[in-house]
Amino acid sequence: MNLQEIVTKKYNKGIADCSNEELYFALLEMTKAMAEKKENHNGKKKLYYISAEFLIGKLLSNNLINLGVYDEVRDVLAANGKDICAIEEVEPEPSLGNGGLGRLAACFLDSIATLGLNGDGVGLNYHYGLFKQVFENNLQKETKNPWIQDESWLTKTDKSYQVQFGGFNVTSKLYDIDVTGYENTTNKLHLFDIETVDESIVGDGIDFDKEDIKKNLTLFLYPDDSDDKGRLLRVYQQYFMVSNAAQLILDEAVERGCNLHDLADYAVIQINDTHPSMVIPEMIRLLMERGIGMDEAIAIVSKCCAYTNHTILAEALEKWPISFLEKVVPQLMPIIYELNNRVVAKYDDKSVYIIDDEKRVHMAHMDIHYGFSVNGVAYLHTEILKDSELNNFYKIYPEKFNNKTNGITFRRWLLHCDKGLTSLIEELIGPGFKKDAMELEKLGQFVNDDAVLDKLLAIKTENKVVLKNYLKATQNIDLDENSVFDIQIKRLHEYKRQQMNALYVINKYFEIKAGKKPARKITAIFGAKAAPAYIIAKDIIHLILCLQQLIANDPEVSPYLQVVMVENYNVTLAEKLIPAADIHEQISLASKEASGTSNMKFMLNGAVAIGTMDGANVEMHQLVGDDNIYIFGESSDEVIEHYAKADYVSRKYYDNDADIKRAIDFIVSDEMKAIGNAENLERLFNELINKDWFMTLPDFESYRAKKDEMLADYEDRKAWAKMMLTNISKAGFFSSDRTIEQYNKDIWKLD
Ligand code: OAK
Repeated sequence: MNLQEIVTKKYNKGIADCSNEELYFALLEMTKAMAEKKENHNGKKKLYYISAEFLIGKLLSNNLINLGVYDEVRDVLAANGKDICAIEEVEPEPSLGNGGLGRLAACFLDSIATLGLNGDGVGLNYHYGLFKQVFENNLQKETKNPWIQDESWLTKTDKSYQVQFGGFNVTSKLYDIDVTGYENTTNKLHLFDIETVDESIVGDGIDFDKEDIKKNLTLFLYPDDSDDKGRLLRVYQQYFMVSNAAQLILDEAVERGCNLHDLADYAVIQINDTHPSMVIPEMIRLLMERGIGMDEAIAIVSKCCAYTNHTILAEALEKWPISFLEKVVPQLMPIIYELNNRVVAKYDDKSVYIIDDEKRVHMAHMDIHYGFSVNGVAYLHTEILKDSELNNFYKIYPEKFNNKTNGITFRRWLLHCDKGLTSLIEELIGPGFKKDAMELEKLGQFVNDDAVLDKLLAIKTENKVVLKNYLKATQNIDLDENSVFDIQIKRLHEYKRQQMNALYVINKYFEIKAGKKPARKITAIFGAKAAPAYIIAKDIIHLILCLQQLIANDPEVSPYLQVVMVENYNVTLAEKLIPAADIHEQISLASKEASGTSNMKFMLNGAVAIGTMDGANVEMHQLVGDDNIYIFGESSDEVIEHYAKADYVSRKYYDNDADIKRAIDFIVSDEMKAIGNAENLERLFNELINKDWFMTLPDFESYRAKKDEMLADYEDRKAWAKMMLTNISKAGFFSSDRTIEQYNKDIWKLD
């Protein structure tokens, strides 16, 4: 059925007479029907990508693009006086992830389907996605973020399993979301839920009774885990996810002819960081229940499971107290003890044990011993895992370690979000880049073509105007499209160093006050959510919001400098911000950002990076060369050495560098305290001068100098446009289609 037919059936009227909301639901129905026709169950072996997060974002336009009907639908709507963009606005965003890891999982599903591979995602059907961020008195407040409507992308299936917890059991229900590849087949994202979840237990903000598991199990993505009740709930969620996944995997394998002994020929499981790690003991348990002996069950599961590490931050590596696991999943404990005993029997080095002296279970250790592959997500990250963080494991299993540099789907991050740029590229090199991202290299031939460079600059300005209008309409923010848009969007974390960018802003504020005006107005745009219990991250948001207000109200400074912190940064906003960026900030402390993926999205959309030699910036630098990226700061080796020697003292930088002192003192100045809260500002001030664990101050001066150099270079518009074009032409490597081809070739080996 085409759109008109669906609209007639649903509403008994014409497209022109429908509201945007009605048209959204009609398109949802049409898309789901089209996707279903493309389902493909080919292939003996199947991949299960298990992840606690799939940050899929809005699906309508992406699905229309992948189904090859976007232009047609847009034109039919336009002929009836309807704007497809306005209809896209109606869709609530499913924010089923925190950030990088979740968004990566969503890009991967798109590429798996686009490459026609037999692979599904498995996760949880959170009723509320990542909290909605609201700003009140320059502070972050969290509120619930519902996304499920009566009609949604979810399709209820008849699949249901029993999941046993210590003391009670629950019955699951499976919901599916179609994942249609670009001009290819449809796979599934399987999201498990229970029907007893009770949305009415949510009180103020995002508070709820954390102990009533039957009512809250899938209520929220990552409940606040700053207390034990929240952490326990997380264990319940994780086990619920993997027990369902394991039962589904075994059922489907048997359906395809597997006799369980040969499971590895039928199923491969990618464990997305450690949240799904309990799938290993759970699979072993289920195989034993079905009559397979322990030795063989362990051997089978070890041939099926592969683990991806997404962080080296110690606090993000999950270690669950045995007491938690005894309470939630007592049936897994004998298996986990046995897995650990086998390690203890073989190795003297305690650092590779699964259970430590403090009676905690190291989830990653279990993955590494009992999986067949361990991968990092960018070249440098994998090297650091091998050389330091997981070196003791690398010495035991060098053959398991491999790198898979992250990627992004170009369907969402170019074809959908930057239609002007997509048309220009197609005009220049034909449509081949849509299927083979490496064809973007062909753009290199236009690097001295003035007409092309002018068009590129014009598209950027148009995108800046689109952002300006959008932020005016949705957040009452005024932007100047003739200013430089310098954007940092990512989770708020000290290692990502939004605070360093804020110190730059303060320094610029003083320079302007002293009469040193920039050649052109600078608009420093931030977008970031802080974890609800991460105090200093929230203080940094407070600092940025106070600066935004202070500078906007200063007539001496505001013509040259603007700070904007967008509220509730999410995938939808990223799709508007990225095409509008001139400069993107990738300024994490070297060695700390596993990869980063916004860096790839910005590059593809013709923004130029200022960054450290960290994560995938290293490969980006290698691709574009010194002349097309602005690199500064200490190297990862230097940083690792500082940590090893414990020789960094932030106070020394504060005492010895007048610019640094002036900027940091300003945080607790009377002007700032008149706008903000003394408590938040003083806490941040003290943190910076007494601790600064992520070493903002040693890099500050090189950052400041590099950004000033960049802003000066921006004034040579032609030279800048060349950098933009070079970045776009080299972005093909960062297609997630390339990443997925590598996962398949080296790890999954699907037919
Ligand atoms: C989240 C929870 C636990 C561990 C890691 C994460 C996470 O989001 N990590 C991020 O993964 C991205 C995808 O691989 C990387 O690009 C980011 O650098 C990394 O921080």
